[in-house]
Amino acid sequence: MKLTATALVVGACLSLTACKETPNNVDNNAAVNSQSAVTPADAKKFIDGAEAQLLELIIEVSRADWVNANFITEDTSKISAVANEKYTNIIVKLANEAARYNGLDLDYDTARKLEKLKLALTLPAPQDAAKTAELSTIVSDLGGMYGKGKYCKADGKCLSLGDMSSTLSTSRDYDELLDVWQGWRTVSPQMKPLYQRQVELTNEGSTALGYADTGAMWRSKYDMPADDFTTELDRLWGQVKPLYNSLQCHVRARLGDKYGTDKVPQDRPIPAHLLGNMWAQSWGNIYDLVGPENADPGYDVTELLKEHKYDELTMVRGAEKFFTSLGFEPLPETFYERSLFTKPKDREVQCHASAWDLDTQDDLRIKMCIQRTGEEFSVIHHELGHNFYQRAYKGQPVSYQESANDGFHEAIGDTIALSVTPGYLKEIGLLDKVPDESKDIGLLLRMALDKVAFIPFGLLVDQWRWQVFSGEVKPEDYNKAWWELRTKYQGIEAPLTRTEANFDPGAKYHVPGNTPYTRYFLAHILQFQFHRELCKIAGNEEPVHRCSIYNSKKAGKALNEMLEMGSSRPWQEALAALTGSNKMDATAILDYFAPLQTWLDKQNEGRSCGW
Ligand code: X8Z
Ligand code: ZN
Repeated sequence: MKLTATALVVGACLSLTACKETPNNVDNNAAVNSQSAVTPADAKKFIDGAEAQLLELIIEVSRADWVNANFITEDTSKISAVANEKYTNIIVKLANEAARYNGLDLDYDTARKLEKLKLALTLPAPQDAAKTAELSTIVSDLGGMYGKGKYCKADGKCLSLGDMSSTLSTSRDYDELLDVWQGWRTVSPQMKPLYQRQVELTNEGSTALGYADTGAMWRSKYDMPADDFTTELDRLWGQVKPLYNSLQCHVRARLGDKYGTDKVPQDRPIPAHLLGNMWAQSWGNIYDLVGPENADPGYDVTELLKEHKYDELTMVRGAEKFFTSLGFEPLPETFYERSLFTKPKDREVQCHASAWDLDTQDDLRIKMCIQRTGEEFSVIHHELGHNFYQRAYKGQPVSYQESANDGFHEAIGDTIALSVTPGYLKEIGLLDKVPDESKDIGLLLRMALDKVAFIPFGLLVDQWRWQVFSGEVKPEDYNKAWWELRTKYQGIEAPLTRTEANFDPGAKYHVPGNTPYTRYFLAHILQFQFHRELCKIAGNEEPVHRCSIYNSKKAGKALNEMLEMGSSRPWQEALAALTGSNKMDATAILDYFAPLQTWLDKQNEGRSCGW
């Protein structure tokens, strides 16, 4: 099954994170009350049959989606829409049938698999052939609009997202940044009516399955009552918020020095185009503007890659080597034959990076328009984390061929990338000399600009979608609500007037792509928990931010044991299997950045923080 960031109507298929208990917002009584007629043995037979049917369908849909994402045309979009339509029709039917077994005394696996079946679709469709077809077409059209999106200027020259992202990361010219920032957002206004209709259709599908709306359904995938999950998110964000606010304050002050406090007022949110990233979601690219003067680590991975003549393939091989150093088997040759590593010149592709498992066995691939930067080197580790996870759980029944929860899938490659330390870079010959400890603040700041800065963004994307699905935010307020959340959580604001003629959420891949986003928030918490634990297992004695688990077979074995579980048990058990704790916990990230917090507090003395 694929695990991609691409359009997942199909979601990660059986990416069901079932609970033993029924989600609290599902009305069991609404199910067909024919329990007298069915037995636990019927339930088991039903789910076995469903699994066999799904396995076949998943492969068919994955192939159609792979071809479409690698070669976006009218025809491939149609082929993908038709495959997804068929898949959705069947799952919706099976999910509704699964409700027949509600209330029976079932064995653990049958109950868990039935629950996963009900939660399988990211966008459930109504039980109506015409509406399912309409929804599948919208999904495929939205994906295509994003993938083909370009900003064409008056002189006829068109820029791709990759081109504009490069400008955003390297330019320090306020107006040039503004131009590409608004330019990319010209791709999304035309998505709005489609998106609006998609919300109506999928909500109809979710309510038929017993959920209040599609957002409520998404929140039910975490082995706990949906409301408790929301409380968990608030708790985790509450833990990280003080560190984020300190970082935001420091960055705003330095941007004020660079661009002038008329452009970056010190009592207002930061203009969103100055943070080195198209969505202001990670800020590592402006390290040069905000870094400490006397503690700069003195190297930059982009430069090291260039000096050592790394190309796209060498970068992938390098990332793979990290995994094999932990004891994982090398990727199959077909991975190198079938993956896409560079942006083709002659066709439209969905460049947003994704990892795929085409046959639920060993046909692993990534699809990525790799740029030769340190940032992209991390993304390659991220993607391979998906592939090694997929391979680790392939022995599970198809219902459990997923991560413990979706945050785990997103966290594995990032956990490995946390081990890309100066010590590791020296070991693989990219760096001559490891900077001494006095340079740690620079390293930590650079990491925080990517990881800590991301966290509120990771949270708000689905806060927006959940409000949209529930109807709390209506189409006439889509954009306004988006920017309210951006300001509330991130302390940033649009650099230009925005209206409802704009549809800025649509300019972020996962919105037209229908990939839930809370997973990345969770991943940013979890990866520090995993890293802390794996470092202990590897016998690391250095501060955790200097630890690399490279070559540790012991750490690799412990990691693999968790990955192999797939989603066969509640995620709390998988977490406990590795860390000994069944709770997600942001103290790991706070501990990692503790020296930076002290440094930021000092920098921020005398500054007035907040927005
Ligand atoms: O979409 C991704 C991955 C693919 S699952 C490249 N990420 C999020 C994003 O780019 O917005 C990784 C971090 C957050
Ligand atoms: Zn990912």
